[in-house]
Amino acid sequence: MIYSSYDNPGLVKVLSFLKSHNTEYLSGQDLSDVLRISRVAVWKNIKKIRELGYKIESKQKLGYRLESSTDALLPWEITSGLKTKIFGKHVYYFDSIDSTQNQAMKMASDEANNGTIIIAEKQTGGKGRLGRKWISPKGGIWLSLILHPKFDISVITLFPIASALALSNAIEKTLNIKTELKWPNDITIKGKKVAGMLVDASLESNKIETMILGVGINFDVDVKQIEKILKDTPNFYGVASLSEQNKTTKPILLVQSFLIELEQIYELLNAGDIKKIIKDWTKKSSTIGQNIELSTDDGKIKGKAIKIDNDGALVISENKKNIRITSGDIKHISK
Ligand code: BT5
Repeated sequence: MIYSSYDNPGLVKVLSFLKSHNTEYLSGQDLSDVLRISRVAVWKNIKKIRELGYKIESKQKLGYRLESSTDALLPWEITSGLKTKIFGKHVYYFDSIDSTQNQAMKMASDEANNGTIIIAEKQTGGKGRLGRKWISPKGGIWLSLILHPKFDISVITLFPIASALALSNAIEKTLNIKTELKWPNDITIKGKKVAGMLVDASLESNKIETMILGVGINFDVDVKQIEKILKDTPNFYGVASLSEQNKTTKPILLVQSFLIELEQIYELLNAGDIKKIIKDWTKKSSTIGQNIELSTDDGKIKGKAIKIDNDGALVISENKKNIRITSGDIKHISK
């Protein structure tokens, strides 16, 4: 099942009207008259809306009343009232997909898709970095954002770091949960991974042509079950979910807040203004100041994490010598 913000105008019309009149019952005839669609179309759309998880009460002689909304991250729910300029203005929703990242790659070159989101209820082949698996059952937020950035190729490594900062800010604002940022692009709660970022870019003569940011958020997933699957996988260090901490917020509010935070950070990056990003990331980082162990193809490096450079590289001090690391997985050892 696929829904996009371009299709289903009839459904959105009926739904919006039910939403704005949710204290009263509306008959099929009323809806048909006001919305200028046939009674059959009203009935068909009501059926579809119910299938999407909205609860609609119906009473004989009175009509329909919207009782409650859905938690599904449907295009019209994301775009409704979204205060961004381009991010998330167009949304494609899949109830199931192999990977939103693959789908976004197919659509990325079209200039009109700058800022478009692909979002899925579950992924059957979710991807992490370096060909790793990303477990993506129902209950999480799995999305990819298509971008045509203006910034220099050197910013590519800073972008996922900056995106993790945007998501951490959004989590704090909507759910009042404090998260830590683990280099390079993980978000953790009490040291366990609650979200990860992935960037795929296509380059043309040393310029970024398109970039896709993949974001995986464990919103309301079964942590124990995911941990069972992931034991012994690379860079596994425990799983956390947001709903374990706070059950009150709807996923839609987090997605909208994230898009706003991310767009602001993206504008700073496009303007070359990275100082604040580095400063804010460092404040939330659980990595800086820690003794860490980095695994590379040539073995392990141990040192103390000092700072991140303007391109997002981690600077560690090993035997009084500073080393820059641009990619890899790290393990925190101790302060
Ligand atoms: C990441 O890779 O953290 C990037 C995750 C990006 C996922 C999104 S979902 C939407 C979009 N579509 C996709 O197909 N992908 C993106 P990395 O840092 O390499 O971490 C991968 C490691 O995290 C795995 O080897 C596991 O140990 C662990 N892991 C996998 N699924 C997890 C989950 N749901 N929660 C916590 N850890 C997980």
